[in-house]
Amino acid sequence: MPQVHHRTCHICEANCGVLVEVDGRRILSIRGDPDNPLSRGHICPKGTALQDLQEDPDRLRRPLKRVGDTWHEISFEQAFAEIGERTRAILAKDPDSAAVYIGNPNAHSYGNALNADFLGKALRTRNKFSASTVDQMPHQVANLRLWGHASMFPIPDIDRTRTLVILGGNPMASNGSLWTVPDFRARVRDLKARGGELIVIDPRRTETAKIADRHLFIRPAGDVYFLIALLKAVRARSPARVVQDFVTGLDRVDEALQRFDAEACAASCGVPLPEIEALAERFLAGPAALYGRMGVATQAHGTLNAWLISLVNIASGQLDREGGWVFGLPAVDTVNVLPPGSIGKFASRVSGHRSVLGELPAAAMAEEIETPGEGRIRALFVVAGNPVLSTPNGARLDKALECLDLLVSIDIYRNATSRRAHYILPPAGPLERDHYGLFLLPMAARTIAVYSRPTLEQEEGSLHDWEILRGLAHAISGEPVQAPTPREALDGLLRSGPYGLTLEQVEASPSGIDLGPPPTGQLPGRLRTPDKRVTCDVEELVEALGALDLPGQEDPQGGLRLIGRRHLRTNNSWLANSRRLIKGPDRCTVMIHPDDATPRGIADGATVTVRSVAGSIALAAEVTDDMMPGTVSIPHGWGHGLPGVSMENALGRPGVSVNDITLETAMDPLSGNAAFSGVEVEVALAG
Ligand SMILES: Nc1nc2c(c(=O)[nH]1)N[C@H]1C(S)=C(S)[C@@H](COP(=O)(O)OP(=O)(O)OC[C@H]3O[C@@H](n4cnc5c(=O)[nH]c(N)nc54)[C@H](O)[C@@H]3O)O[C@H]1N2
Ligand SMILES: Nc1nc2c(c(=O)[nH]1)N[C@H]1C(S)=C(S)[C@@H](COP(=O)(O)OP(=O)(O)OC[C@H]3O[C@@H](n4cnc5c(=O)[nH]c(N)nc54)[C@H](O)[C@@H]3O)O[C@H]1N2
Ligand code: SF4
Ligand SMILES: [Mo]
Repeated sequence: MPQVHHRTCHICEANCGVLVEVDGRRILSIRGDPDNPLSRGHICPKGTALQDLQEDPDRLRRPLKRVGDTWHEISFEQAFAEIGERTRAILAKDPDSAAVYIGNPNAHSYGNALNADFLGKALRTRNKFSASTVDQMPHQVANLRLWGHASMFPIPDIDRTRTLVILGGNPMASNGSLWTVPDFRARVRDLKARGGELIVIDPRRTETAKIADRHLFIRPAGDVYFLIALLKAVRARSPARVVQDFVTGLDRVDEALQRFDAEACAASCGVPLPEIEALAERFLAGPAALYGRMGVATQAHGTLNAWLISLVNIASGQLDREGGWVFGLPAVDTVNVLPPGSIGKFASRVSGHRSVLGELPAAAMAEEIETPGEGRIRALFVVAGNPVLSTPNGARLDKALECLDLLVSIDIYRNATSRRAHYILPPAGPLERDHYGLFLLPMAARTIAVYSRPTLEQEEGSLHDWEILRGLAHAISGEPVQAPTPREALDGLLRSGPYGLTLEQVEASPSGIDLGPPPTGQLPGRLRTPDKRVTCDVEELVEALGALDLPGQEDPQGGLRLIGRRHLRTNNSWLANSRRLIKGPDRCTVMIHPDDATPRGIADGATVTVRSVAGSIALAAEVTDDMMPGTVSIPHGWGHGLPGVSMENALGRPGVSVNDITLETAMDPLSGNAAFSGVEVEVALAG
């Protein structure tokens, strides 16, 4: 008998409600759930591809052990026992030689999120790395400094705003990030129907730019100057210099901005000053929200950018205001679950990078493995990550992984990274586990509480990620993990949350309980700063402004500037084996403007080499005036054609890894985040 199960799609941050029709273990259909109050029926091609992920014959079902170049299926018992023993032997020689890398899917599984720490604790290691430092760490540093908690993420109140400005984000492809905003297109349609405007500022005329009222090109990594000019324009036009009585320090920021000439800032970033001034006026009229994402975070000035974005929202009176820059009030308030975060508690061994939220920069992983001495990483545990493809100069990391004494990957595939592992431990299938959007629902455009039970019965002998994490922790430390199951923990978190819900109550509404738009008037009460104030003149950021090159004095760059991109039918590297998603034209191309292509003799479709100081890759050119002249774009998450990868569909369309030419040395020093945007490259016809 076919049955319809409600579920939340866990693939991206949008958390769409889906209806999965099954007959026993057979999946008959997957479609959007019209009754989900947040996603309202929306689904994207990746949602349907959940079936491919679940049914993929290449998805690993049993632990694998590598001996030389051969792989053997073994039991979990054997795997845990051997890994425990090998790890203890390595730690006996050097107690600081273990490390963990936590990848992106951990943010999409509350079981992983609540249990990854057990592994870190068992290893007693400070060598913690994660995808956060190739992604959103600058936003978290700014959150910590301004609101007192690294996980207190403000979002644009899209459903009630009049002006939405997106700087370096492409929600039409990504479906939103640090902002759970399913069906972005419909939300923009509603915004326009209310007389509002969407403005996109991006070095590429993106899919989002194409549905916007206005698109402005910006020079890659020039955002800091755009933001300075915008903040100056807002401040110059604000009649009331005081915005909210709990906000302090803007006057000191004004002083720090004085050395910057607005006209020069505009010229440097490429956004005309009259456009910036018009934006300032729209912000002061409100309601308005300025949102920035990957494009502004993965820069050398990522933290400055994240801070300035909030300052523009604050100074124009949009903080905690209906239609402005707001905080969700989720059913489980992660601000109460996670520590606020600290910075600089320790430093990395080789380059002395400071720790941020207890982590070291992923970009420093290779040198920590390669460099001899006490504390050199000899055993690495990769939890749902593919850093060979996702971190800067992945090719160097790939070589470094080869010389580890022990590499363990908890992963569903034998891919670019896990092929280097001595053990791969695969979790149960994606539809065989429950789901709660613990870290993502707090950032939702509309607050909901929704829980999914496992859709399919768990395959016999399989373990969930969280059980594997606990199994490893037990095997390494000898101590069994004593803690509630994720489901029990969730029930407790819901009960102690702002609405005092029980898991039973949430389960009784399979499409989700609608808790309304983000409530305003939460500040200053909800702030986690000790004095319940927002102190805008954060010392080290004011200092960084003081040390910033004046516009026009930055290093002159020859060559072209590289930026990234995402496509609706990919998710970093991990859907590369989906039969449904890999269909269609080649997506791993370098986009280049005709003005840059023509003088180089590059025609559309020609194979070109793209070279940086780190290396070079060859791929097809896509000549398009959607690019800002002087800028080229290459997506990440490709490059599957490496020996030992066992993903048949992906090997049919392997692409190349852009992270073979990004730089592990390019970093935002305040957050340790990789600076992918603006890498200088040369493009030439291949052959
Ligand atoms: N140049 C460039 N590089 C980038 C980016 C960019 O824009 N440009 N983006 C960065 C960003 S934002 C991120 S988040 C990182 C991502 O960096 P990573 O997290 O290192 O990489 P992913 O490609 O997301 O790989 C996820 C891995 O988890 C596995 N996996 C999938 N689901 C599960 C599961 O349920 N359990 C387990 N155990 N494993 C699972 C997949 O097979 C895959 O190996 O990449 C970053 N790298
Ligand atoms: N379909 C799909 N969805 C995804 C993912 C995916 O891989 N595929 N990945 C998920 C993950 S892990 C994340 S973190 C989110 C990311 O979500 P987004 O941040 O929305 O994703 P991107 O498409 O990387 O958007 C970054 C934008 O910044 C622009 N950009 C690059 N450099 C600069 C710059 O210097 N300045 C400015 N102003 N803009 C710049 C790029 O052209 C691009 O349009 O997406 C998530 N959703
Ligand atoms: S937008 Fe994201 S959450 Fe929604 S169906 Fe697509 S992948 Fe799943
Ligand atoms: Mo990400």
